[in-house]
Amino acid sequence: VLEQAYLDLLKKIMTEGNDKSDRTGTGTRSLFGAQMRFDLSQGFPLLTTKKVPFGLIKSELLWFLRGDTNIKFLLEHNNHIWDEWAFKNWIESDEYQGPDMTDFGLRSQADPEFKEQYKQELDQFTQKILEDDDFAQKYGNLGDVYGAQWRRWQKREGSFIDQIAQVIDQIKHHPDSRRMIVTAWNPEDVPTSALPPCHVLFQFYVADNHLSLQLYQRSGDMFLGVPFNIASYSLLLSLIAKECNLEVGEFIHTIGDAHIYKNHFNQVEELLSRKPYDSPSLWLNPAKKDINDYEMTDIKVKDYQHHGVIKAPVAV
Ligand code: DHF
Ligand code: TMP
Repeated sequence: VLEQAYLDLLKKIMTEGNDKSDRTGTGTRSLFGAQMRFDLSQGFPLLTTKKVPFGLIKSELLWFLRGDTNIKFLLEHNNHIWDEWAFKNWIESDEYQGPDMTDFGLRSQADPEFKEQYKQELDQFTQKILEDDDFAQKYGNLGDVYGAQWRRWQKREGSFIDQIAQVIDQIKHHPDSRRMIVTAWNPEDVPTSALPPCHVLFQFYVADNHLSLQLYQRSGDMFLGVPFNIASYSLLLSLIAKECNLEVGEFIHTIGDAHIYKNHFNQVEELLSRKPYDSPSLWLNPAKKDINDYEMTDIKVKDYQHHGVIKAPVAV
């Protein structure tokens, strides 16, 4: 099965990993330098051992590809995976007058009463982003995250580089190039970004009419973020292969600090006790070609058989 590489890595981290403290105060078990390979000609690597919400993965990738860095677009698609990081900017601003929300991530896990208060505040915040354009401009923006670096990397002299357009052009015209790279890591922007990029850099490779992609991810939350990242980059690879008239090859996922948060251990155990199903397949609207033209309904997974949802708290 396609997701075996993922299940094996989870197991390996659980048994051989280092117990470490981390920035969020949660604590993790982690290994440094891991690699998973997914042969996309065998199917689409959306995990089947838990239900993964593919709609959220689609809208996040379309958001990146639009060059958008404002959570407003995500909220309009009912996608809340980036809320906490915009909320953090809001509560740390001078304009915020509500109850003290310092350390909301950890506190809401420890204190049910605070959790209610926090959920209300967060709800009001996202409502305001949707209804008030000026507010959204100011507080919906996450800084120069993925979308900005991929599509509008700013040059020293002021103009911009569209790394996605450039790399697609290279794949089409110089498929043997060893320089087909997109980077999101911009050292100048790291200090001001809500969350410095986790998926830092990716490279393309063409052989035998197949397109492969390798991602370097500096930090991987194995239970929550990584299943999204696997599906998202496999989708990106598939979209670009289609535009370039190539078959899909391998998605190779290389991770620096591959970790399982302490408060995900039970969930991981549950997941590992489940028997995977055959992977689903990806359907792309045959009428679409240009990577910039896709909408939500142009992308579907077919025959997605899966086990139930397993909830887990996200470390902020
Ligand atoms: N921080 C941390 N600590 N881990 C992350 O994975 C992470 N990911 C980010 C931003 N910051 C992060 C962006 N991606 C979820 C998945 C991906 C993601 C953020 C959050 C998540 O919570 N997934 C839930 C479902 C969420 C929902 O249905 O709204 C899941 O069970 O997969
Ligand atoms: P860090 O900046 O201290 O590494 O924290 C970022 C956390 O978010 C870390 O647990 C990795 C996780 N993460 C993913 O796994 N995938 C993602 O796409 C994103 C944005 C974050």
